[in-house]
Amino acid sequence: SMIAQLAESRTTLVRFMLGYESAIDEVRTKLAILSREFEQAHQYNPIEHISSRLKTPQSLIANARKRGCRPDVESIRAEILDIAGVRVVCTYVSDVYRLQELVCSQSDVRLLDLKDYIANPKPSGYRSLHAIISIPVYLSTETMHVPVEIQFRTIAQEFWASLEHKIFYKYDKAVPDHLTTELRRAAGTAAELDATMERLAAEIDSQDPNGHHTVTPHDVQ
Ligand code: 0O2
Repeated sequence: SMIAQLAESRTTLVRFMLGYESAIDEVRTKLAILSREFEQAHQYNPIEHISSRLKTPQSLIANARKRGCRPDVESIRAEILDIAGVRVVCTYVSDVYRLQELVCSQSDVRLLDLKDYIANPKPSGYRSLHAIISIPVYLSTETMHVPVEIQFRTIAQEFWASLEHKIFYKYDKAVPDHLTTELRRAAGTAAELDATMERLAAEIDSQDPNGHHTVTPHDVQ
């Protein structure tokens, strides 16, 4: 089978996945450090939560087939750049861009691709900032340069995307027209909410005598 082909040997497959798993750990650590620093310096945390996922060997095979990519380890490594995925949910749109820049400008990070679906939403209404980066993973006998897809989005964008994703799969990708239209409209409403919250937070922070940016949901009594 194709899975047998991918797993040229079990050891190869395990080692292949180890690189991606470790890259996720590294990205999560980078974000945890930034989050801790923000908290200490500004009593403000721009990160609401972080999640991550590793594509399974089965979904890798399905993905490779869909893209017409050969199902061997080297082709998959070169073609499928979202085997390791990290999602960073931020408070405000400005945090989304700030976090992306902070992570992507670190000296061991190489930015391979940046897609701004906030400035240019998808036809579905989808908004998020996607960065594909490559980071080094130091193993005992080699340094692997591992691609990771990081999705940066706001809480409102996450709320929308998770419902849209459920609907998409519930209807097996054939979503009725009226739902597609309403979802697109709801995405616009979420974007308006983001803009309003950002404006309100900026106004409140501008009145803080210490110049602190403290308007996060954690701080609101
Ligand atoms: P899953 O189930 O989340 O893993 P393309 O497929 O060509 O349009 P490309 O280049 O493959 O786009 O990647 P892109 O556009 O950067 O987006 C990939 C991921 O972004 C998706 O992963 C989703 O997680 C998310 N995404 C993109 N568009 C939408 C959308 O309209 N709605 C929602 N809810 N999520 C979206 P997967 O692997 O496709 O899906």
